[in-house]
Amino acid sequence: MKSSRDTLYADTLADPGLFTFDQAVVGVFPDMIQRSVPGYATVIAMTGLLAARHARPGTRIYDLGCSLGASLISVARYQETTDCEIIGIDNSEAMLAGCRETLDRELPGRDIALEYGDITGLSYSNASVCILNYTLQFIAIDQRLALLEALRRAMAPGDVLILSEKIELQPASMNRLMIDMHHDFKRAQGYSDLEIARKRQALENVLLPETRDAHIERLQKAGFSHCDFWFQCYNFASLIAIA
Ligand code: GEK
Repeated sequence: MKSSRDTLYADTLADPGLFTFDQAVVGVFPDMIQRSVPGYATVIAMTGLLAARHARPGTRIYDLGCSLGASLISVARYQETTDCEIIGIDNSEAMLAGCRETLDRELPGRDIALEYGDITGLSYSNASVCILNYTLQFIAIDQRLALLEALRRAMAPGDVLILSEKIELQPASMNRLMIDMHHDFKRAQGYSDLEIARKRQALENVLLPETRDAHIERLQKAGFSHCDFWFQCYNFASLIAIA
């Protein structure tokens, strides 16, 4: 699959509409996420390391909202994960087709299962590592607890959930500053003010960030024994939660 530069929001005339993970997004996705999410490469690399530390032989490693498989590839490179079943799930058929192509190219011969489905409606079992990198933010807020509970039930004490999200900072003045810094980052990555504004409009009510406290409280409510932030760059943060 050819990966192109993201110019999806450069068009000044068309209505940006609601953001969806369609074929157009898939074609530019690696470029889009690298230039839009500060710290993305670090988080993906560390996801593999964290998974390798917690992977138990004979269990499953789930990557929910796997997109083109960046986290799957990071995880699968480690010897410690070879005796695990690695499963990527996404509800965009275009993403999954692109993911299969990427995996065949990057990790030929490595058996990684891909499942099409809505992560809120699936059942999970025998998991030692669950990964939600920038995916929970797209799930309706009132469905997030049930999903985390289902993942927690699939895990044993000591297993790990890796959760990365765009977050809302507190107080509002700090949130404003972080959003402005994020936009500076995007400008430095070559996005125009217009592209930034139009993307923001398209993501309104689609990507729903929550506060650090809301994430911690929900993880505890879902039954995780302890959790903490291990990375933050501006308003993008990553947590680990231990079952
Ligand atoms: C990465 N983790 O490269 N069920 C299944 N998949 C979903 C759902 C759902 N209900 N909602 C959204 N998705 C990846 C990046 S992208 C983040 C994750 C971003 C999928 C959606 O199709 C997309 O592939 C992914 O979640 C979110 O680290 O684009 O900001």
